[in-house]
Amino acid sequence: MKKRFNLLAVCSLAGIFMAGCNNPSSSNKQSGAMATNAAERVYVAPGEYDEYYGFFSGGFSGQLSVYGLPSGRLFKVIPVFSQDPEKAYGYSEETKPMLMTSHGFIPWDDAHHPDISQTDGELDGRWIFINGNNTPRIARIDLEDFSTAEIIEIPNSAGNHSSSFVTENTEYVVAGTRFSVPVPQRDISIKEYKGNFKGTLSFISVDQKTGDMNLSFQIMMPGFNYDLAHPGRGKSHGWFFFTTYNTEEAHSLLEVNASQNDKDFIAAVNWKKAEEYIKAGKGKKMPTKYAHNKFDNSTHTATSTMKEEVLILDASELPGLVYLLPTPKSPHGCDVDPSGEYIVGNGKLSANLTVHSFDKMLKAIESKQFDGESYGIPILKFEDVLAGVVEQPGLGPLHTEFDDQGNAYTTFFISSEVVKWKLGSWEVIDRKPTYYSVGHLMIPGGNSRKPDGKYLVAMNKITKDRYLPVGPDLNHSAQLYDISGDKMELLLDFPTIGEPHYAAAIKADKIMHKSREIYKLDENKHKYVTKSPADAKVVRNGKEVHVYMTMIRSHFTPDNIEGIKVGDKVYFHVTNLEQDFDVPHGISMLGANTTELLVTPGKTETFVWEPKEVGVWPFYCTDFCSALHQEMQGYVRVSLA
Ligand code: CUK
Ligand code: CUA
Repeated sequence: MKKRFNLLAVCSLAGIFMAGCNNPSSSNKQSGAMATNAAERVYVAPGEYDEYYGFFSGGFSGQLSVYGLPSGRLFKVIPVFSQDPEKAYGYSEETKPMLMTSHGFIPWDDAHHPDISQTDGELDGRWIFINGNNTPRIARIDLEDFSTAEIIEIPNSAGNHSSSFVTENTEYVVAGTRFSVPVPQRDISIKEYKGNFKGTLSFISVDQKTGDMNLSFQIMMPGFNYDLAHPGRGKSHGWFFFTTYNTEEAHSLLEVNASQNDKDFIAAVNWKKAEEYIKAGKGKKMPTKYAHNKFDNSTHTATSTMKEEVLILDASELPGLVYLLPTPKSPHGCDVDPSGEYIVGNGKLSANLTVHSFDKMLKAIESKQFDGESYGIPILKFEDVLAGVVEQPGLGPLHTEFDDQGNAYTTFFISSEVVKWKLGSWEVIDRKPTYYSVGHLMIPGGNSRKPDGKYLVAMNKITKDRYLPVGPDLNHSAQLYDISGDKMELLLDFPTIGEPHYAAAIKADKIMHKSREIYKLDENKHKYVTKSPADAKVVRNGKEVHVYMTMIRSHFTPDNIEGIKVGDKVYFHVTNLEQDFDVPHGISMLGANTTELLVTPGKTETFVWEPKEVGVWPFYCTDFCSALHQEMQGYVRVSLA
């Protein structure tokens, strides 16, 4: 007997009657005509392309994976925060600096939220940003070549969770700290948390031409936890909204300490005001340390620079910069609808969904009738900013996205479902179970002014019985729903890489024509480039040896190397001379403590080998490149020093 997850059991456990769980026959398998029909709608014929690119965060894998939608086919895993042997990312000398931080080389992170760059509130397909949660960082991936172009560390932050969300012209990528910590870090009793620990909200500006990120300023905030964030759009452009929890400022988050308050806050940040304050010289420079790593596409080499200071704006001292909107019980997701009017805070421990009104918020601010303050930051009155309430829609609401018809879709972790409801009337229209325990959901463009209301992807935390068993560590699972009609329809399951907290998707034609085909060899400015086999050479510099090597079907030059000694440090700088699209070559040495290089046409990459034993050691091409691929090989002779 297969053991199946029992929704009824969950409901009775929770002790709350749930409409969605009320139906014991709600099957978790599709059958017959329905399944055939679904198959047709996700089928992409051989040789055909998907309609959307979907970018799924890799969670604890630290990477970003690229899927086609609606097929659910995996195209690529883009290495971002973790070393990747397939692409030698974080192993090659060129890419190692990408993983430098103020704490040294960190070859891993926990990636949560990808967000695609926007122009005029619409996805533009230039870049995609994603956060590193553990050692606070934000990465920018260039969608011209689907590779990580830049990583900036976020100082004065710990748990970079409310990140990386972009404003509607990509003016800023924004990050908020999950943990409040002593700022600057110091040796202090944890019990002295309250008042001493601080939160920061970081605004990273983006150069519209190059995409280069720059940590413009940080807003110093009370010692809450900052969970998620979304930018205003349209009328609320210029504002950014962050959910908070633990507004009690407890140092231990046992429920009694940290979930006491009936309401936590959404912090509404007026970043245009912040810019005014900076112009007026109200920012204070604070010494700190953070790494800023960039990959240069002409030299094919990354550099890491350590920055020494950051500009701070103190929310307690600067009126009008931040307001607090009371939101019931430990809100998690913070989502803004396409019109920019509604701000949805999903209280994990709240029975109802609370929706705030941006217009009402402005009025409440104007009226100056506040409900007290926290560290000098005005708290608006709950009723003054309330747009509406969706009554008892489900259990454990997490995240909300929107379609282009004025509907919202919220995930419920505990009752394991997606609920569709109407903005303005707040009525529930539809609900569909997820398999199981959904976290985020994603509608292509659902984060912009122009969502594409065709598909919805639910990202589920628990897989249980969805796939063939593969031992105790199961993949997470994504589920694709058709949302073009009144009722949602489940079309497809597909497994994901790591934990896909969030995803972003964009119409394929917005990126396809921009996607780079080749790196031009004559534009290769790598320090150790070798542009022809005639220029290949071995150069000794003390114990350091530099091999200038070329690769072209189906030969390495040089392919016989002598004169290497035990104790040498040998750098292989390997240039792929191919200028045909789609002919990479690979290389590695037996016993090299790096991995394989996979060098794409026109590029130069470097690996290091420190031979420990005398002998004649072979190397070969690892990527099947031609009929003579198996002949693509060579030897290095190693002698005693
Ligand atoms: S979080 Cu994972 S389900 Cu990091 Cu956006 Cu809500
Ligand atoms: Cu080159 Cu195989």
